[in-house]
Amino acid sequence: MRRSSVVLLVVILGLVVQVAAAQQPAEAPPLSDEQMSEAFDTYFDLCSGCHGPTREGATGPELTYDTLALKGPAYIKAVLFGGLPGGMPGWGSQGVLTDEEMDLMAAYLLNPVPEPPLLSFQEIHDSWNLIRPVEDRPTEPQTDRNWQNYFGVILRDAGQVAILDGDTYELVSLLDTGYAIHILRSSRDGRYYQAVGRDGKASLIDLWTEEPEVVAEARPCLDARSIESSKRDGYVNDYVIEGCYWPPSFVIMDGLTLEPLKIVSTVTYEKGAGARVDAARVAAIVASEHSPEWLVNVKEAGQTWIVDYSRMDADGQPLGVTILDTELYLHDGGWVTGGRYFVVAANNEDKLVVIDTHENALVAVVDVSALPHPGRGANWVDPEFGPVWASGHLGSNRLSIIGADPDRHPEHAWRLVRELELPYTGNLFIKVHEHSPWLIADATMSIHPQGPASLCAWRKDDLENSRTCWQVDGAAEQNARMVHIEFNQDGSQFWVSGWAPMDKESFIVVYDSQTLEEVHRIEGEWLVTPTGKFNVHNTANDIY
Ligand code: DHE
Repeated sequence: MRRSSVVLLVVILGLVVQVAAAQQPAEAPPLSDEQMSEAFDTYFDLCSGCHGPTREGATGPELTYDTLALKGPAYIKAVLFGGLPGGMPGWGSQGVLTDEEMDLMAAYLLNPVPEPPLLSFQEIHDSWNLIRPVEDRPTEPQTDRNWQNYFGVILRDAGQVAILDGDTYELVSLLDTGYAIHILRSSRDGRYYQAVGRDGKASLIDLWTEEPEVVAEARPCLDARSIESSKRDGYVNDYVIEGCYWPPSFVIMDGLTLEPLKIVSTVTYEKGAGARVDAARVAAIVASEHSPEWLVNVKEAGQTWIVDYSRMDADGQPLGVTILDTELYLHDGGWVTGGRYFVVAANNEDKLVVIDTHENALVAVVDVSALPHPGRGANWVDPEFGPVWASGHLGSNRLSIIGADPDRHPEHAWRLVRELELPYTGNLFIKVHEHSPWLIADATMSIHPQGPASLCAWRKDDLENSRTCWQVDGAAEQNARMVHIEFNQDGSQFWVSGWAPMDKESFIVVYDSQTLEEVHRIEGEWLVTPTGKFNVHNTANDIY
């Protein structure tokens, strides 16, 4: 029987068990302290991102005794094994959780929610580790390599970042970073990468040493997804900000040493007028290049906080915060070319929120299909609608394209001007480059057997007639999900990760950006669970 049929069968069996067992709320199975602690850690690693640190629900549903008791442990285990359409991964079928671990998690979810720990500023400061002081760092690049075409590759389950030479594909260095490392961002000058792990650990990577190295670390959060630096001229590399999923806060650090300077709680009220939100997690953070500000998206509060860091060096470290009430469940987003407008997905509300950073104002909310997931989105000039910005969707098989030029195309601005269809749901990332004719999309979270191993492309000048999709050679055999597209510095190639489970072989495919032909494949024992890839030039300059 095909793997997908097995998964479906197990989910159906679970549902049958649920119906049979329904009406009788399950007992909460007793767990030892050790089991609770193990399950708590697993929950933090795999579940809290979507279901919330206190299991109150966010992108995924609430997971408390009240919502699960009637469903019972057999149902919970079946879902843990096979996943559900709409984004819930099959942790058992993917080999992430063993049978015993699924039993433990099913029992844990029926037990009361434990209080997650908090962090004091002193504890955060104590976590700071300055490995190479600024005065011991080079004043010019110590390498002959074209470091601006380096790719920083996330090796998720190794807790490492691989730095690859984008000209030669060679591995330049392999660096230990945070656990279940999530993303990289580049400083405005490209010299530094900031890395953030799911365990909240921030790492600063210097690319000017002969071999890139981690020069500073700190752990401002216990659970985190976002990090960014100060990018405005005059403030480049002054500060780094990390957004926490837990504790609900963001922390500002020195940009060259990661010394923690200031912590700000994000506990607040829903859209400034609703229920108190104790687990107000920080999702995407972007840095403006025209003003000394970060846009900090507070997910469960439905607020975008515009944080002005320009006076942080004055007495009292003044920090200006403009709070915009936007939409609930803000997740990821990116700049519209030009850097004036920022678009962020309110994913559980099926909306895109547009913010004008000249006026610091909410300018539009666009209704789109289920679970928009833009990454940082994609910008290009549409032959009919002018400049546009686009997002993919986790929960539908659409790509949403909105007009993004209110000055010269006001009739299309912030309106859904096109929807493109993918053969599958479960898209995570899309990407374009001005030197490539193509818009590329993955289908990483698709539950269709062929979805995760496939990629699709459309010609930007003929979107309605040019879709081409292909299965990536060897991906299905390795159970690899194709994920995250990144162009090289000149846009002549794009790289896509083949993200396989730990016991299989992962790889990165390099494509010619004109012909879509595979031109190279990066492989190696060190290439463990590659996910995001960040080209220095494109990341530093917000090219996407
Ligand atoms: Fe991510 C970006 C949160 C799962 C790979 N992810 C983001 C951002 C957020 C986020 C808030 C935007 C950061 C920014 O711009 O400052 N991601 C979450 C989750 O809460 C979620 C759904 C579940 C979780 O528990 O973490 C989640 N993310 C994943 C994955 O499973 C991915 C595919 C691989 C992994 O890390 O486990 C993944 N997320 C990424 C990547 C980006 C990202 C590669 C950056 C994309 C870019 O081009 O900027």
